[in-house]
Amino acid sequence: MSTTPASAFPAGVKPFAERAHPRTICMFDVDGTLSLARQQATPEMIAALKALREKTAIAFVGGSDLSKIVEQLSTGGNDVLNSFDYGFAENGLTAYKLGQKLQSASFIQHVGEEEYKKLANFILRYLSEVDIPIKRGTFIEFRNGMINVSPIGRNASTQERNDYEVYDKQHGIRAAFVKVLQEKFAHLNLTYSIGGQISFDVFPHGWDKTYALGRLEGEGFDEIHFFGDKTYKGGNDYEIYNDPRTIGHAVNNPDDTLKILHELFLSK
Ligand code: M1P
Repeated sequence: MSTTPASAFPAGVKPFAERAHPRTICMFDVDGTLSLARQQATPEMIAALKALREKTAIAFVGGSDLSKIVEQLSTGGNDVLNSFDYGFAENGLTAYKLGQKLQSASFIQHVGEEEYKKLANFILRYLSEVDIPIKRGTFIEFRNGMINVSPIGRNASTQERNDYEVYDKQHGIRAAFVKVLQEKFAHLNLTYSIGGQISFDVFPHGWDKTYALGRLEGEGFDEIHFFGDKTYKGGNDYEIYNDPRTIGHAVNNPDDTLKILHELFLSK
């Protein structure tokens, strides 16, 4: 049985025990799975998630920080944190259940100020010498559970992002930088994950999306479906997709996600 009592659910939200699949949860990556990269989810996707929530528990599990995820899933004024049973930002380092914030761990506490300072200084020095067609601003974004590093900078516009992604595929800028960091900072036991178009995430080993799975232990689910587009080795969905606790669904885009949801749950 579900370990979440009916009294914990806000008005209008069906308790897990009353849903068609009471012990099943569907977890979704955001970029490329629920929406196109850094864009808003379509009204059709939001409607499908609402219908799915009648049948299974639902969760998002994004690499981005919460503000970006909320921006992407708030289509039509959708109240994001109350529209999912669980919300996992930064791979689950920032987590919500039924709209309530859960306890979280922190990157800086784990790594320590001194070591982080050396890492940040090295990154900024390295990036100052990388020659790419254009540079914008915010080359390191400091988050709760990770840092995000971008050679072009996080202020790039949508067009600049798209152009950088193509350039990076041809020149391997991020892959080469990750290799250097892996060697130079091996003692910090960090994982480097290229999850999006212009950047990579840096976090302690094990703080990938499987961290969010740990949050579900003891919650009463015996079937955990995960949907993601970066399920290949090096992608930020790889670990959770291959984890024995999940049934993984690799998608190419949000339309694929909708198709699988209809086949598995919505058309039944
Ligand atoms: O959700 C995938 C990634 O989305 C963004 O990546 P980028 O800006 O490179 O497209 C970032 O928020 C990143 O942290 C996240 O993993």
